[in-house]
Amino acid sequence: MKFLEQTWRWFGPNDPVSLSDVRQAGATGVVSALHHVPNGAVWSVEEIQKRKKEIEDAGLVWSVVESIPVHEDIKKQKPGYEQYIRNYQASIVNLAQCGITTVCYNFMPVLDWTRTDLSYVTDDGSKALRFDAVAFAAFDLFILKRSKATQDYTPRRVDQAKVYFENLNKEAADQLQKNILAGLPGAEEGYTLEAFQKVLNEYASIDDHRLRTHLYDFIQQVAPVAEREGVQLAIHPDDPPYPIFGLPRVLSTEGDARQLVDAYSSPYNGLCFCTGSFGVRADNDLVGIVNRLGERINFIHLRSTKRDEEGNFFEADHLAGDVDMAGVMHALVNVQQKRNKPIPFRPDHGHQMLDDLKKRTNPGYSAIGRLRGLAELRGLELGIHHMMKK
Ligand code: CS2
Ligand code: MN
Repeated sequence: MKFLEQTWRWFGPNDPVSLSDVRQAGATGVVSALHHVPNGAVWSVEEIQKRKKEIEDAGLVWSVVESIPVHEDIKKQKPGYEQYIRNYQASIVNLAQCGITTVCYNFMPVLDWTRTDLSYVTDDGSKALRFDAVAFAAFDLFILKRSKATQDYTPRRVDQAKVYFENLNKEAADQLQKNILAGLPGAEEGYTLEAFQKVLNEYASIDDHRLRTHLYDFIQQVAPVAEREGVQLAIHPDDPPYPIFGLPRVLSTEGDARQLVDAYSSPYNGLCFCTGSFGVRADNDLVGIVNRLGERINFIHLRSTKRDEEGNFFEADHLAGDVDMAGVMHALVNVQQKRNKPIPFRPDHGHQMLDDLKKRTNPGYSAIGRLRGLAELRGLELGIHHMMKK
């Protein structure tokens, strides 16, 4: 029987969770990135080796790069963007030279993942990340005051947002802005209101079709290099998986994922299957995606969300919420049996809980909540293997 590889995201030496914590959590692989290298610059062999050694000295391996950020100019194909593609290719070559062969990326314009509340208190007192649709609309309509925002919301939502905004004190409004724009862990950019409006304007002429074309152009240039070097690419889906701020979205559904993998047919052009991101849409059939696109899954993020009819969602416990985690794991176990190399998965986010409630933590990336998630997920995988032997 073949098992998945258990990994853990580590943000580098400044991460409050140490590598020895990671080891005690039972992960064997580390997911990390060189966050100090400016977006768009080449990752040098020297810098890669330094991080790699640090991880190996702790008795772990650097399994996955998450992420090499895709420069905004590539997404917009702004003149001169070709250099950023060459740099991306060079980073892949350098990683391959150091033996690191899985690279995650995303193609979300401007913002990486987006939440409105980073400390939503759940029923058991632990804290989770949450997306509140009304708070988000209030920010868009009345704080950012985006010119075409009204057309993206129903009249009812505009009214709700107005009431929400009117009841917001200065402190809460600032916090909301910070949550949305200051950048969550892993996001490489944070913005002021003015800077944000400016970058949004740069997308005015980029619709869904154009952004798609830019993504497929990017992959058609980068995937052949990855293939030659033996590096497996894994695109992370959009989070949340629908358009926000009037920006196009190109990796939110199974259809989007299918188009991407077809843009360059090679196992090196693959997916990061994130159940937390895809799972926010009720029309995404997660087990079906694994069954149909499994051979192109190169990296896995496992977490669950709980949504409601109003379009809000929060990050639930890994085995709770809307995601059929047992069904997903069963499908993934089947995919793994057909592969030679263990597919890396990580518990993607966790609640801030127990002792971590008193600590400074990266939102979504505290130790104990992810420790719980990883423990539950490995138990689930083991249980499925056990039943399959019978
Ligand atoms: C997020 C992102 O859901 C997630 O995994 O934490 O930071 C994600 O890792 C990046 O968007 C992937 O490029
Ligand atoms: Mn994810």
